[in-house]
Amino acid sequence: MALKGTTNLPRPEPRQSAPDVLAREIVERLTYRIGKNAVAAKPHDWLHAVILSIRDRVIDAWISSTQKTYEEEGRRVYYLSLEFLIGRLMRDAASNMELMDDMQAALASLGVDIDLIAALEPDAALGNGGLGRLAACFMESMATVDVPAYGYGIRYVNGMFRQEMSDGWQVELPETWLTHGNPWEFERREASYEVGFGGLVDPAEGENAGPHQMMWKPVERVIATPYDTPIAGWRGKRVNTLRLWEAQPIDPILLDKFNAGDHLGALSESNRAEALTRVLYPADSSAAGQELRLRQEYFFSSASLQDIVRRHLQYFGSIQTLPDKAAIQLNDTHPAVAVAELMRILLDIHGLDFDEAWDITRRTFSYTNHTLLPEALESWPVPLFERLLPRHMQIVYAVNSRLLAEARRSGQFDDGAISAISLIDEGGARRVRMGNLAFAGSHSVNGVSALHTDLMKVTVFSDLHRLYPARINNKTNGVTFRRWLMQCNHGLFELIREAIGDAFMDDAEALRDLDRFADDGAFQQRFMAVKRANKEALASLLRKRLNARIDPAALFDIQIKRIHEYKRQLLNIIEAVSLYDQIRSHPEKDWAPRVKLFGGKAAPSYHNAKLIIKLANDVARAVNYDPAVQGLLKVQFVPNYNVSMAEVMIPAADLSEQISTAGMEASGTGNMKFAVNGALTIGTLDGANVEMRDHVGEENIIIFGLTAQEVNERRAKGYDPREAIGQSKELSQALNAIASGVFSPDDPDRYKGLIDGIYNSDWFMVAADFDSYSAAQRRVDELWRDPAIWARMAIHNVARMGWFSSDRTIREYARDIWKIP
Ligand code: 4GP
Repeated sequence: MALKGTTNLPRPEPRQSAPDVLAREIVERLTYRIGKNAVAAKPHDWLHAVILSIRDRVIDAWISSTQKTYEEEGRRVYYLSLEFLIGRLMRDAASNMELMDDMQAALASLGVDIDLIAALEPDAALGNGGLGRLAACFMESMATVDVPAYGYGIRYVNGMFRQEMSDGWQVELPETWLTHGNPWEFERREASYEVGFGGLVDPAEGENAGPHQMMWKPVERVIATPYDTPIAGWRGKRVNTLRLWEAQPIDPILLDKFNAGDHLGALSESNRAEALTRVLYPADSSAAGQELRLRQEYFFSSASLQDIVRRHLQYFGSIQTLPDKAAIQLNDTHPAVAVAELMRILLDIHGLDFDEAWDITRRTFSYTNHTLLPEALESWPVPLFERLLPRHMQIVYAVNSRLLAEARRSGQFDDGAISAISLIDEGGARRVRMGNLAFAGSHSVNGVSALHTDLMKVTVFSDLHRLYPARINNKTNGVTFRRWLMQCNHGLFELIREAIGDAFMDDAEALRDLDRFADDGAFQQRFMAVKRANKEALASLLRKRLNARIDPAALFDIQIKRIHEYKRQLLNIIEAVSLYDQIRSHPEKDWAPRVKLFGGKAAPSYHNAKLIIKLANDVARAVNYDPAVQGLLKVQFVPNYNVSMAEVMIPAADLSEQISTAGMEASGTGNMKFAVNGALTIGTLDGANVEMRDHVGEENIIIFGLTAQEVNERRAKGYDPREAIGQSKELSQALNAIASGVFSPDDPDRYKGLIDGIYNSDWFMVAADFDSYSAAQRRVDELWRDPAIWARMAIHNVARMGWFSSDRTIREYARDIWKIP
């Protein structure tokens, strides 16, 4: 029914988009879809009506993209990710569909302020940080560069928690992004699947059953129902689908229990099913650990694979051709169980022989690693894995015995290396290593910056890399310039356009043309005027929201990202304390006025990260109200940092803090967003900072600190932080002040443990890098004092960041990994 005879069906006329047509349509939506009279409509109703009008135009392109994909019969990409940090969609879609000007005019004619209603759209926070935001940039870029792709993930009812401050401490509250409904999504009940857990495994029955064929009889089953969101590429070229799964019970209520008077029991199964997709685990670069997390991972992997296989069979008939038509990218290890799930489908449902199934699996999957932090490499206790997924456990064992046999046959591994390659960690209580499973089950394993990829080869995957030397490759991250330049920084966008024309809108590397304006005094002034306007906008937002007063003339120094010890917000705060001290001792000096802004969430169970937030707030209170500082230094922690906040803060930044301990930040993507918006970077040679330095030129970035290799050598030699502290008067004074309660008079010992950690081990090398960081900051002050030099450096940054577009990254994935022309 789907395809035959469709030629005779009436086709709706594609939508026009002149302002008067749009205005009429919006009112019509308001009336007939929302049921409100325009006079009585509330801002939320207008938002809804506007989105519906934009959505109609997206749908036209969506249907034709889908049609085209079917006709071309090419390979499709399936991006499996437990996180999609998409943020607001209205501006993104309107701008990509080139509707923005007409929409603005239409709304103006109706007397509706587009900015006002745009601010009401909830920020879809279905992710923690970098990994989830990368997935969102990739979805937009895949549509832009015309890669047929589906994103698969979970429709969390409550995404990332909302962060509030209570006396300077982080408090986590549920985010309710679905309260007003979600006009972007389409529920597709007809494409639901069952997902099972637990139970028993029996040999398959019947005379045709293969030797590896088994029958899994789960005890618990839930329904996975998809919700589809169309994702439009730039200029509406292609619209792809983001398919997010929701868990539902098979029976909404157990009537026998209810009738017997057990009203809560009657709902228990239903609650258990729904709990599966209720919350996103707020863990970033750290293990989420609990059973519910493994259930989430299997739930969405299984539903996605069933969907992929079903679609493949429907259009291409034979399961054997799956790798030719489907490229499944595993976004970190979170969906790694999909490797075992595909094996199960191939062995138990399609009756394939083991070697053939393994060959198909490996040719279908590829895996991206996002962190080398050992605590973030997922592994699951064998007893838990076995209880929840008994058949998958058997498959893991079977794959493992072949893997280890192959390694032994190669003759190049001793026992230590063999146990590092194993899918089972035998040191202590046995665990299933998801990173090794993803590696073994994929034909490509990629890192996200050149340095990270190199380190991967000699650290976490060194032995697997020796066994499969062609598998690891690098794909340096990128960001979508539509959202992170054109939409969030309209002033800069218009200025660039006026200077160099439109080419950069389709090819970010054309920004290079801006280089010739770097020394142009008139252009510099206009460039800095745009920055100033963005800073004023941020200042007024912070005043409104936090009653904070910051001076837009000061240098805006911003560190926004998840709070993590390796990202070293602590280094930044200690430096602020030291600066504070110096300003007070030498008020006569020509200090460059600074505003230090922090934003980011801490994992709720991460004690030190939460303490660092409290410290930022304590230091802010002391510094901001000290008349001796005369406004030369302000510190402000901005609560509930999210995508929408980033869209305001990044364009307003003068200085971008990218100061992780070298070797620990896989790539960073915030670093890229800042630079393309004309902030200078102060950073270590870590992650993609290294490649940014190569692109913008070392004279246009402020690099400090130990390199990854030096960090390693210092640790190997037995690093003694006390020695570094002893050599730095500024550092020891700042540490003493914090440890002795200068900033926490209400609880003088509050930071004693945190500072003791620096004295006693300092794993993150705060002490080792402090002097170099502090010197780099004084260099920043000097640069800031010369507006022409500063502007020149900033313009070079914008001009030379085009390579960091996620379009380039996606083209590389398409060419090297997915083999899509
Ligand atoms: C992040 C990395 O920490 C960051 O360096 C990288 O840019 C980003 O992935 C995208 O590749 N990792 C995570 C995580 O967000 O949860 O491990």
